[in-house]
Amino acid sequence: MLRRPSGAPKGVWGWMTTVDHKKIGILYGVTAGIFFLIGGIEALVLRLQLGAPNQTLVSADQYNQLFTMHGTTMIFLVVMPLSAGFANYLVPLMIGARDVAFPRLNAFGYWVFLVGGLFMYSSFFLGGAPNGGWFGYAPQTALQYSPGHNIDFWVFGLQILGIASLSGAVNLIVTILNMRAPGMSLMRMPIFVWMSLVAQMLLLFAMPVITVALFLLMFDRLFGANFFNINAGADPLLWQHLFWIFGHPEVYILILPAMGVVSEVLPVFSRKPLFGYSVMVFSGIAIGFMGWGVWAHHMFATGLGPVAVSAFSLSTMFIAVPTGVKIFNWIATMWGGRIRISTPLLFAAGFVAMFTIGGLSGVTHAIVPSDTQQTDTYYIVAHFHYVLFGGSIFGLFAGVYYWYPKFTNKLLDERLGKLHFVLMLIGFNLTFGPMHVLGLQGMPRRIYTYPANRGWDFWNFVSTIGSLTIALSILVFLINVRKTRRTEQDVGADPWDARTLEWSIPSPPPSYNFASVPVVAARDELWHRKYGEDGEGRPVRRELDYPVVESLDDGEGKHIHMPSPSYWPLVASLAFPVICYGLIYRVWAVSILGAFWLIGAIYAWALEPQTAPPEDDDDAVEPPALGPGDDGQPVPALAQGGG
Ligand code: HEM
Ligand SMILES: [Cu+2]
Repeated sequence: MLRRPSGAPKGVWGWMTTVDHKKIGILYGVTAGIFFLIGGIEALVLRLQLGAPNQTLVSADQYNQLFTMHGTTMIFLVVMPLSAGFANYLVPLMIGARDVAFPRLNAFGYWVFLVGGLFMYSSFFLGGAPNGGWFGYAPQTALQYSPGHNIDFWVFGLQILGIASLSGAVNLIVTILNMRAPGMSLMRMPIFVWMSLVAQMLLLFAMPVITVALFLLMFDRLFGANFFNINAGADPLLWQHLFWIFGHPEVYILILPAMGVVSEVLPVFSRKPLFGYSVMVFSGIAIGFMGWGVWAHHMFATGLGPVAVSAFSLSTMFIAVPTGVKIFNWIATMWGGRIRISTPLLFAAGFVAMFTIGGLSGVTHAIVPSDTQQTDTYYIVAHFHYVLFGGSIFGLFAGVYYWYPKFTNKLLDERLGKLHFVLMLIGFNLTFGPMHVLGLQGMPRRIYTYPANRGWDFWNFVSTIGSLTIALSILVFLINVRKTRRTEQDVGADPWDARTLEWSIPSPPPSYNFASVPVVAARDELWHRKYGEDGEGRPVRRELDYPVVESLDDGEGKHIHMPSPSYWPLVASLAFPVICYGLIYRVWAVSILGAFWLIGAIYAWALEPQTAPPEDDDDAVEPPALGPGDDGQPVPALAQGGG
């Protein structure tokens, strides 16, 4: 029974059963991209509604659903999975591994994410989407104040997505710590790998906190428990503490991978090593730790008392220090470099500039008296969009343009890329810059319309024009992708003259990544293979009589054994919505069916033979003739069908 799909299935079935980290990375990226378009359309509707006073495009309740789904989508279905996509694709390549530690768990993480997103969006067709904000403050989200199933979809959707995030985190952490190529010490790891490691650690510890909060809310809503029932003596601040102990680290989960991307892009296009590599690593770790000590800055207006408020104000200002250090190091990386103005560099520099503005307005929230003024105004909306959009999205676009040739062997068009950047930068600042002014003029957030006599009309109009400009820039990007798909390019393995290992193998990489596992002797390994130094320390290209870049034939005929595909991750993931629909509609039998489904699928997964039967697996006819272990180095636990 339970035969594993054999060989390399093609087409849709191939994608559904894949356990290749690169394909899974692409699945994450494309899915997150589609959710980005959906979340963007929601944002446009919000802005069209607010573009002029007394608009009636959407009702108050529809507005609540739209901003809740917009925020939830952008955070959980766009930025997090996009970062996961980059990490999945790149981390094994950057550390010289053939796959991740748990290939099937990796596939499971993706499918659970997809299923969770679809589940959450099914609410639109089942009586209304979540409408309690992406932060879901209880007791407003308790049954008493939010009857109907809207919030249930949010609670269960986030639980499902949390399972996806946790599987991804465990997998990436183990991969990074255990599967580095010989010679790649921690302090030789590419900075993107480091920042992904810190972000995944944060995820591992933050996710359980919100899971607890969501469970409590679920018990209140489904079974009449009283965790958030004020009338039964609950503390109205309980939810906020639980949520923000998760929520603040979450901000760094969103931003650290983008910081890692930018720290890879800037050196390549400045033709200098990253300035202060170890300082960058330690400031990232410092952010990871300090991020846990500042959550109550989201609660300054709730009456915590002067001592708590002073303490959190101080800790929040301190966290600006490692962040500031990073900003200086990025600038110092570019300083005096031979800068090539390319699209990835533009997005990376845009990240540094916009993120700095977001950081500065963040400092103003750390000052309690000014925060008391700004809380729940558009000033806050301006701030977090500068950080999340100006930060994460700009940073991740830098990554898209930079690694696109690695993914596809094609270069995105530079002219369209620059047009995309310019339109997005202008549109972004037009949209969110004026929100600072609106906020200081007292326009509250989460209002679906406003009267004409408040002096808010002009800047709201500008902001809406700005959001349309952003939409236009995204259109340019889509045109670029489409245009590039049609070209017959072959840009080769290393088009940017880059520094890290992923550029030392063909584009797109073969399924086994490295024909022979690289031995690492330095940070920026590939660069040192290509360049030596002259007497004054300037880089000089080495004359090599062998290619630095592996050719595709190197792996041929060597029977590198990769894990076989599997459909159990997908089958298992489909159990979650069954369980959740059953709970939401209180048809317990359905939930129980879903639970058995899940248990059955996990058993089948565990009992699945390690590989397909040899007679129909072309790749597995011989034991690996070349690969890890040949040179007496420790054998990483790869290619054994684990996970
Ligand atoms: C096209 C670009 C975007 C526009 C025009 C836009 C606009 C808006 C608007 C009008 C709101 C509602 C504010 C309110 O009523 O309180 C909002 C909320 C929000 N946005 Fe965006 N946004 C954009 C992109 C993003 C991105 C890229 C992210 C994150 C990566 C993001 C994260 C959020 C969050 C977390 C909220 C709060 C939702 C809530 O309060 O529940 N937005 N956005
Ligand atoms: Cu915070």
